[in-house]
Amino acid sequence: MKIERLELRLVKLPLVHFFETSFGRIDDKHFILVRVDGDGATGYGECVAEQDPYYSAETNETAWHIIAGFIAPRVLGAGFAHPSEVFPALKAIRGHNMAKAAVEMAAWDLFAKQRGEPLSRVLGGTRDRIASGVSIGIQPSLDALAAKVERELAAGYQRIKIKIKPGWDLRAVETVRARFGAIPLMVDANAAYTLADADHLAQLDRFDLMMIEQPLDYDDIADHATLQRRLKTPICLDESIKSPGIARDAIAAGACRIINIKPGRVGGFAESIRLHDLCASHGIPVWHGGMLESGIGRAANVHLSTLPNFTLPGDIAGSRRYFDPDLIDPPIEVAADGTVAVPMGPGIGVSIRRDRVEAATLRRLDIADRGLRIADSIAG
Ligand code: OSB
Ligand code: MG
Repeated sequence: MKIERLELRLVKLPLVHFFETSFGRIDDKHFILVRVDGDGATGYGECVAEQDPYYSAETNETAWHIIAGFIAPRVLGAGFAHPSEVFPALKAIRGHNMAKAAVEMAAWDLFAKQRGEPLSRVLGGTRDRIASGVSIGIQPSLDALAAKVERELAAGYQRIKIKIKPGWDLRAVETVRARFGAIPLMVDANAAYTLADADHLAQLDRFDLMMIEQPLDYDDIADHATLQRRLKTPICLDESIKSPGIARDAIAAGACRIINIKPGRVGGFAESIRLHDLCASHGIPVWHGGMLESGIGRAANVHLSTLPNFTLPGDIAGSRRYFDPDLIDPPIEVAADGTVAVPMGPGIGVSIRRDRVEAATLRRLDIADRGLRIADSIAG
């Protein structure tokens, strides 16, 4: 597989509803779309970096800089026998997993398209439908929260996750339990608490939650291990798990009983598969996280979720909760039983509306073979 051309676009799509977490609110999604071309085929990858360095240290600006200046020169013209060779080829670049993942995932799509196979099969997936959950942001009121939960349950979603932060936690969970009973329910704090809140967080134990996601600091392991010993509720780590090696340490320390896999956070599909397999060998269930992706990144997530240890519903909801219209047509749909069909066409298997991509593009960069020289000319 040879990558002859790499295109970057910075895209802006309005969100159907604002999304609020413990670190802030967004009304529009800005992201980088990577396109790679080789041997007459085209692959796409969506970068999950955001405008602000709040979920992770990376932003769209850092990802653009790293892809154009450092990743493109290492992948353009290189002959890869398999897309699992892309991440190791980027070893000299430290960090920047979201930038790496966007290119690596485009390479997997390209490879699967060249083979004429669905991405799920190339990744080693075993199912043709995946279980879908929703992530509900912080709401202006408890009534608004209840209304959202009601709507998502009616749409069929198999589990509800609500975002929490200090001041929006126990009463929010209590409201949902009081109104909707024993539904599959979990919370995500996006690192909003400290160990000093342990007694407060222990009060969540009475609500029989599936898990509490990333209660403590974004790169912490040790405090999570201390907290897990105090909690009945399983801790799931998101932000802290930036590599399979960190996951190994977190599992050994007892810092979590569940892990959220986001390929962007660990550097792509190859690292996600390693993380998935490591968790399976330790009896740690995994589920697929979401980063408010457009249909392009969302489809990629659906394919990865077909691996066998993705035993819990993921944050992979239908397109229309986020974007209307989406960049793909038809959009990702969730069936009444809360499952999403895995696209069966080659690669990510969705059809991209290039007119919509074009209309949403704020900035574009084309890097043809011999990327190093072209990147140099951009820099200088
Ligand atoms: O922590 O899982 C998270 C969105 C942006 C950044 C971080 C997170 C999220 C979500 C939304 O929870 C998941 C989705 O619906 O895509
Ligand atoms: Mg999370």
